[in-house]
Amino acid sequence: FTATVLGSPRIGPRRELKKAVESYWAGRLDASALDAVARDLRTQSWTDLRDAGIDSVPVNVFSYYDQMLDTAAMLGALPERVAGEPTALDRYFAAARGTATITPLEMTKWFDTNYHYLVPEITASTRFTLDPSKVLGEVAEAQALGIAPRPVLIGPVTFLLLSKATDFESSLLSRVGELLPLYAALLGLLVDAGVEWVQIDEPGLVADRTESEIATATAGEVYRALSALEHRPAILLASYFGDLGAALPTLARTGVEGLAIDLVAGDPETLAGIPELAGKHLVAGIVDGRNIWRNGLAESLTTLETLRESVGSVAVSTSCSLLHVPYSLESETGFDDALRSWLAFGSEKVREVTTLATGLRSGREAVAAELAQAAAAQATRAADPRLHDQAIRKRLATLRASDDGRSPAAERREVQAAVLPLPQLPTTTIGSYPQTTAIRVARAALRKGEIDEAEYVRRMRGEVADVIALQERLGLDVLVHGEPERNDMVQYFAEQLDGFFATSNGWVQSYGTRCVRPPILFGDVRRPQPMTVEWTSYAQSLTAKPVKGMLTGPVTILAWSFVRDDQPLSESADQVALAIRDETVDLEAAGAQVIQVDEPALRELLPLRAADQPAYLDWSVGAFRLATSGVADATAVHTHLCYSEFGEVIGAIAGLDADVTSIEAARSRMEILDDLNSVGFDLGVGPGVYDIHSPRVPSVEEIADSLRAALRAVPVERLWVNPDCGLKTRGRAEVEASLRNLVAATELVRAEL
Ligand code: THG
Ligand code: ZN
Repeated sequence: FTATVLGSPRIGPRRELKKAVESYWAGRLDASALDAVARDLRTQSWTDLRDAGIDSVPVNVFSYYDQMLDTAAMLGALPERVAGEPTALDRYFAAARGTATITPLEMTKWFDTNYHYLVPEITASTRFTLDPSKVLGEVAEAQALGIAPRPVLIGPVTFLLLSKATDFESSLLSRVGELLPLYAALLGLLVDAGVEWVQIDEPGLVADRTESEIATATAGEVYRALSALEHRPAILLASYFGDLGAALPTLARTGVEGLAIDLVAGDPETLAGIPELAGKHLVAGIVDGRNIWRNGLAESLTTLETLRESVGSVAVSTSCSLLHVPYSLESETGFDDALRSWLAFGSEKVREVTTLATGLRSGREAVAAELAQAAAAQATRAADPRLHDQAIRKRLATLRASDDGRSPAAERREVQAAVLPLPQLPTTTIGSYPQTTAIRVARAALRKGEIDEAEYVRRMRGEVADVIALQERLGLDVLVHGEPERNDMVQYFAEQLDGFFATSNGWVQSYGTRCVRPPILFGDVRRPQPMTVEWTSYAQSLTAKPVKGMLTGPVTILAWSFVRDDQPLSESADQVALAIRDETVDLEAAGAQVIQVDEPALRELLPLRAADQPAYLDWSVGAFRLATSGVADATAVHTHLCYSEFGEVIGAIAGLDADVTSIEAARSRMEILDDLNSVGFDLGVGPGVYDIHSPRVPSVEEIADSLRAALRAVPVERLWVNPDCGLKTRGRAEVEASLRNLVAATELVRAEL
C-alpha cells in the first residue's frame, strides 16, 4: 500500500458515540441500538478513508471506551471482580467505570498525550485466553463494504509495559510467553479471514524506561517468533510518539514486513545507518497526527524521496493515530481565512497523506497545485503580524533580564502571617464548586442567545454568592468564588487571550465518553484586559474572610492546547506566563491576599526520554516563577497539582517556590509528603485529605486520621487542610457534607495539638 493513517477518531463527528454510550448507561438505549450507532460510525469512517484515496484502511481502532481495555478484553484479562456482570458489554463497562459495588480500573495518561487509557490489572492467577470476536467482527464488516481492512492490535510488549501487576513483584514482561500463542492464533484467524496486513502497535518501545533494554530484547524475540509463523498476514510493526532508538535495528532484523516510524516526533536521520531497513515496507509517519498545523508538503516530499532512495519501499502515513485531533475543519465557521488556511484537522490530514503519496508515485507535477497552496499558506502564516508582537517580545526580554524573583520563602512566610493571620491548620478548597444545573442552563441559554451577557453575569454572581455563603456557614478559613463562570479552565483563559483561537466543534477524546476542545495557540500572547478580577473582587465584597484569586498556570494552558510549532514551547510558555503575571498583579491591586496558580498538568508534558527531562523542568519551572514573581512578599502564592505520580518531578515542585502547594494525596496515602521531605521541601503543603473522585462522604474520623498522618511528616506551621482536587464534578449535597466533616476533623486535630 502507499497511503494510510495509523488510526482514526471514533467519538463521532458530532460526538454521536458519546451520546449513544451515555444513553446506554442511562438505560435510554439498548445494546442493539448502541451497536447500530457504532456500526454506522465505523462505516462512515472507513468509507471516508477509502474515498479519499487511502489504500490500506485501519480497522479495530473503534472502541466503546478505550483501546487498552479492548485489548484486555481480547486477552481475557478483565479483572475478576467484573465476572458477575450479565453480559460482555456490562463486564466491559464495569471495568471502565465501576458500579455501585465494583471499583473501576485505574486510568492514566497515554504517553505524553491528553488521552487517558485504562490500566489493565494482571494478577498471578490471570490466565490469558483469546477472544477474537471484536477484531474479526470489524474485519468482516469492512469486507462486506468492499474495503480491504488492516486490523490494528496493541502489541504484547506495550500491553504488558502499560499494565499493572497487582499481586506479584517481577516485571510483567516476563509473562510475554503466555501471550505469544494467543497472538499467533489470532494471526492465523486473521489470515484465514482474508487479511493481508495486520498492524501491531508498540509505542511502548519509544520511551526509555528502566525496562527499556529488556523491552527491546523482548520485542526482538516476540517479533522474531511472530514473523517466523508461516500462517499469518504481513506484519506492520507500528511505533509512534518518538524514536525507536536501539529497538529499531533489533526490530528491523526480525522478519516483519513493515515498520511504521514517527518522523514528526522522531528524527528521519536515525533511519540512515540501518541497512536492515532495506527490505522493509517503511510506513513514513510524516503528517503530524497530534497537532493541527498544515503540512508543508514540499519539504515532506523531499524527506520521502530521500527515504525511498535508501529503503526502497515507502508508504505515506500520519505520525500516529488521528485520535488526537478533531475530525474536520469543515464544521468550524468562526476561523478567519488566514487561520483556516494554516490548519489541517483529521480529514484534511487524510488528504495531505494521499497528496504526498501521489507526489511520491507520480512526481511533483502531479500535485503542483496542492504544493503551491501549502507553500502559500506557510508564507502567509510566517508573515502574519499576530505571530510577532515586538512589544510583547521586548517586554519579556527586559523582564527576563531584570526579574530577580521573590524573597526567600522564610521571609515571605513572616510577612504573610503578619498581614493575614490564619489559625493553625488553615482550611481551604481547591477552587471549583459543583457545576449545578442552573449554571449549565445559563451557559446554554447564553450560547443560544436566549439571555444576554448581563443576565448571564447576574446569574453567575448569584452562584458566587451561594458558594461564599456556604463556605462561611461551614467555617472554612480561606474562601474561593467557586468558578461558576468557567467550564474548562484552559478554554476560559484562552478565549480571553490574544494569540489563541477557540474551536466550536474541535472535540478530542480525553477518556471514555469525555472530550475536550483544545484551543489553538497560533500567535504571540497578549492579555487585552483583566480576566478574573471582577469575579474575585465581587466574591471578596461578600465576606470578611480572604478569597483566593484563581488562575491557571502557563504549563497547563499549553499542555491542554494545540501549540505553535514555529518556536520552542519554552518561548510560548514565557509569553503565557507574562499574561498570567499581569493578572496576578491586577488581582493583588484589587485586594487579593492569596493567589493560586494551578499547574495540574506539570507532570504530563514531561518528555518521555530522561535525557530531555532536565531542560523541560528548567523552562516549565521558570515559566511558573515568571508568572508568580510579580507580586509582593505579603501576597501568598498557592498552587495545585493533580495526578499523584510525581516521582520524576518532585524536585520541580520545590522549584516552583509557591508559598503553599495543594496536592492530590488522598489515594497515594500521604507518601508524597515523605517524597517532598526527601528533596528538602520546606514550604506550605496541603495534601488532599480526602478523595473527591468518589461520591462517598468521608467521615470525621477518617479525615482526622489523614491529618494525623500528615502531621507525622510535616510540622504544623506548614500544613494546610483541603480536599485533593476541585469540586466541580461532585454534587452539592455531598460537597457540603464532606466539607462539614473536613472542618470538624480539623477542629478535632487542632484540639489535640
Ligand atoms: N481540561 C482540559 N484537559 C484536561 C482536563 C481538563 N485533561 C486532563 C483531565 N482534565 C481530563 N479530564 C476531563 C474531565 C472531564 C471532561 C473532560 C476531560 C469533561 N468534558 C465534557 C464532556 O465530554 O462532556 C465537555 C466539557 C466542555 O463542555 O468543555 O467532562 O479539565 N482541557
Ligand atoms: Zn486537581
